[in-house]
Amino acid sequence: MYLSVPPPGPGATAWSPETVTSDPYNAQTPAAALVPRLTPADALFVRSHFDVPDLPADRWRLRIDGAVGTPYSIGYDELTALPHREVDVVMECAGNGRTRMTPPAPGLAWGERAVGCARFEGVPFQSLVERAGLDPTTVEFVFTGADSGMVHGRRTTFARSLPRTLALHPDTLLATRLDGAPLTPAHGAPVRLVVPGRFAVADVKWLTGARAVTEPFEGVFQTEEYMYVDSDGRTEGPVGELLVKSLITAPEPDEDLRRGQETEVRGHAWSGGGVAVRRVEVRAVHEDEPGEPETGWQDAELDRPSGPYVWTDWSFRWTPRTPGRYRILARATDAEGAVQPTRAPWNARGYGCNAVAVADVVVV
Ligand SMILES: Nc1nc2c(c(=O)[nH]1)N[C@H]1C(S)=C(S)[C@@H](COP(=O)(O)O)O[C@H]1N2
Ligand SMILES: [Mo]
Repeated sequence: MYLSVPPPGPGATAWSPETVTSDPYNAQTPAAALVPRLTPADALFVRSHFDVPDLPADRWRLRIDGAVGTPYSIGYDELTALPHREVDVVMECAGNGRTRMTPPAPGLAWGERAVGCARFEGVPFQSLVERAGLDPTTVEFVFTGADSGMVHGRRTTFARSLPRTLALHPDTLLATRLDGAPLTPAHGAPVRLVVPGRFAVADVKWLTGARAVTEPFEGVFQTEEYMYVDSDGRTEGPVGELLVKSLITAPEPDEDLRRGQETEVRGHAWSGGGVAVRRVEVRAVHEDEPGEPETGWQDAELDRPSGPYVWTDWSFRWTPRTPGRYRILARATDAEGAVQPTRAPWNARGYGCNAVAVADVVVV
């Protein structure tokens, strides 16, 4: 099944992510790698603002300081000897689907595949804070990566903060493994933060610092980038939890289907903050019979998800009756009643595009 993906270039495999920019390297997950529930590490999309830093595990240290009782630093072997856990999480870049925004929004031209579902293994950040001793005045933790580059004319290190309660949530991990193997350099080796249920900008790669602060952090990637901004330039708030969304993985784009023959429409659906998916509806629209947008939605079958942050697999049996072009639509609803909108909610940076999923097919 994976061989249907064209090789992306010399030396690449069918699993290689599809390059969006090469300097720095940004790439999206190939379609075939989104078919299984878990995305293989070597196929998972990559989003890096700067060059990948050189950070061998044997020289890595994480410093925990700021408003804590006793600041200290920890090395890789010491970290990996601590009790760890495994969690399957949807990883989605906030800019995923940006190319579907009209009018277009500036930013990396992601299609719909700056997303994946990854199995991470790591140590709860909470357990490292316990050792330092939490100061009650702490409001946030600032997590710093080893990467830096020029932003608005100033050398800037990638850093993001989390509110104290979220940082200390037992599912917030210092991940050392992805997909059963040590993290690769592109995905943040040797240690990255993983905050399940949030857009992946929270998941600081190449983590070297964690500082407890008593005032909200105002770094560029916290207060300037990754903000929802409306058409009048007003800031509506930060990119945070994932939004309810779905993805169609079968039939494959532009696949030829036969009339009168049953086919299985399949995909995944997810939402943010550990909220479950309650419903996925599918609608197949023939080019000659567009119908009303609210007509013809039918319920897909949902698999029971294997955890709170993994995506939910869904399927729908469909027998097309008429030859011609169809657009298949999928729309997820979460347990809190949030529904995917028909059109992407426009914002100046093109974040959080969670419009209904579409797949165009031809029936012969
Ligand atoms: N240090 C560091 N961490 C980072 C980034 C970065 O540029 N530098 N990019 C963030 C963004 S915007 C995303 S979407 C995810 C991408 O993770 P991945 O490359 O492992 O898929 O990493 C996040 N963590
Ligand atoms: Mo991102």
